[in-house]
Amino acid sequence: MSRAWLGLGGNIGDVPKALGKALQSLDAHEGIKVSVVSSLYRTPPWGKEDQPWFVNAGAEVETNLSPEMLLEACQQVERDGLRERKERWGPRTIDVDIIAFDGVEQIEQRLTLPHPHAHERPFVLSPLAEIAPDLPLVGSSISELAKAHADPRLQQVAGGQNWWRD
Ligand code: A4P
Ligand code: MG
Repeated sequence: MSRAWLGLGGNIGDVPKALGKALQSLDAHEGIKVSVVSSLYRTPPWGKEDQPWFVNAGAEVETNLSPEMLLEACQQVERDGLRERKERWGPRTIDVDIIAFDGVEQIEQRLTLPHPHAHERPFVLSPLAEIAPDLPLVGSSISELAKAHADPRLQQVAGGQNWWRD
């Protein structure tokens, strides 16, 4: 079994519902167990700022899948969530990225690990700092990176870490 960390988000429609459904579907996959999920956060759009705020969360999974097969499963739940992909960094119903996968470092167009932008994105770092503070990423721990890139506009949504289980 390997551990992997996911970043989830969206900014169209009922995002908490879509993210909860995505996590339930991943957990129902025979090769994936969702072990811990962060709280939900409301986050200002990063990269392309003239779009609605996002709702983001982070999750830790245990899996016997390869990184590529895990990505395939994540993209399947994106498709099930009727994600519309129109423009880079633009609005989306749901986006599931692999932030890191136990011990794997690779730069490939299909799958780069760790995720090439994760270490500078408050909307990825703050949720993961809650559930994986010591996880190393580009030479620092998630909690250190989250402090360095803290964005005071991020709002942690009340409701704890079990919001996705219905
Ligand atoms: N890919 C390569 N590495 C990975 C990885 N580690 N995880 C490839 C997931 N996918 C990876 O991504 C395009 C291709 O990247 C995939 O087919 C996969 O093979 P995509 O998610 O399909 O396309 P995209 O999302 O339109 O583009 P991009 O550049 O991936 O956008 P991001 O990085 O996902 O950023 N602001 C806030 N506050 N919250 C957000 O959630 N999200 C984005 C999207 C921008 N701003 C945001 C948020
Ligand atoms: Mg993406």
